[in-house]
Amino acid sequence: MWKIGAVMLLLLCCFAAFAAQPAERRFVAVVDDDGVQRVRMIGGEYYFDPNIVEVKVNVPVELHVKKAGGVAPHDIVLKAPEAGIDVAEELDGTEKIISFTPTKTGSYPFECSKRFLFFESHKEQGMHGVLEVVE
Ligand SMILES: [Cu+2]
Repeated sequence: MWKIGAVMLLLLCCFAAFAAQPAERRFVAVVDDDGVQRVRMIGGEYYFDPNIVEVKVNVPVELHVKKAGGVAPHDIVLKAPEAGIDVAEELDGTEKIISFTPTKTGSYPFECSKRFLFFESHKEQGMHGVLEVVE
């Protein structure tokens, strides 16, 4: 009987680990004719798509982000003052445009800061990603 319990526990752990590590959805921004890198992003339960975003340093970025359907509230938070980035925006069904210019190369994590009561935070459930600022 304990063996079945152990197997169940193992499966549960695997599932939890899988859920917390969403598949990589990478987007490499291109610079538009007007010199702006535009990134379209969706935030949903519980993911960002894309979740790896590559942009060029010292080129303006416009993050066009909106919420997928569903009742849970979401936001996007990216604090990287060393790179001139300070983002904290509630998401809803209409596209929000967040503008900034990254001034330093590096990998900067972003996340949804929401949590419902005592449940795992959205970040813990996979709602996070990385902004990669490259040369
Ligand atoms: Cu969220």
